[in-house]
Amino acid sequence: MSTFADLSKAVESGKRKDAKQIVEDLLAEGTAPLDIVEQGLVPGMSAIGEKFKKNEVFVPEMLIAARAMKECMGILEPLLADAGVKPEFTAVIGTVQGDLHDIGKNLVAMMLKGANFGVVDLGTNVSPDQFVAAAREHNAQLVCLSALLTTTMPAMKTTVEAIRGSDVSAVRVMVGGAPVTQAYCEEIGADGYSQDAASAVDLALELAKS
Ligand code: B1M
Repeated sequence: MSTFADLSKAVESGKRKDAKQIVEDLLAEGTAPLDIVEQGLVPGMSAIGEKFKKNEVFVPEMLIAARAMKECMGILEPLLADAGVKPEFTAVIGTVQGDLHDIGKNLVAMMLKGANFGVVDLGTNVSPDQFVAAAREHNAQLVCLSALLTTTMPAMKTTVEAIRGSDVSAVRVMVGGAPVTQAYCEEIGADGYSQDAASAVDLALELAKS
């Protein structure tokens, strides 16, 4: 008999075939899809996230684990939708205008999905207006801005200004990316900064609940 612990371990070690088989087995045994997400997949992603924070694993291991999680979610999402189950929080994420780097942003998006956020990924080179429109359309609690270039950091500032001057001004804004700092976050009036994808999840949960 498959267990949630087996599933967490398979996700953490990026064994996607094993993870999918365990999800199928758990479903066949009558386990509720939401329990599989919350007690099997999410702890697996949290475990790899903790190791990433401590530099015990690196980006490739995170990507492989996230791919296993994503494939399992491919099986579960239709079932969750049929049951009317929606993630508690929604985050809009994108790389700011002028910036085409997306590897870190994708990692953050995957970790957020791993923590059971609904994630609306706008991709790269996203304008302030696009962030505002998506936050409104999806009724998001959180907008996540990524930038990898010093030259595109000012686009974070204009995006925060656009959000604050809009009808979605209360949405929480989280920033990150290699050149971004806590000081810059405070300077532009964003709500939070995190330096890596695993810490981003802790911060996202804190901001979404606040
Ligand atoms: Co570019 N690039 N690049 N590049 N590139 C850098 C960033 C650079 C540091 C390289 C260098 O000169 N040493 C430099 C920036 C210098 C600066 O601004 N100070 C640079 C440059 C100059 C450029 C171009 C201008 C080069 C040119 O054309 N002359 C050009 C710009 C294009 C554009 O965006 N308009 C360019 C292009 C590219 C490629 C397209 C070739 C490619 C991007 C491919 C892609 O993303 N799909 C690329 C790459 C790969 C890099 C490097 C090598 C790697 C970036 C990366 O993916 N890191 C980078 C040099 C380096 O970092 N060694 C470089 C891995 C990733 C997991 O880390 O994105 O930092 P990172 O994400 C981390 C954290 O920062 C954090 O979590 C992630 C995981 O822990 N994080 C968040 C990220 N977003 C977050 C959001 C959050 C929270 C945390 O909350 C919302």
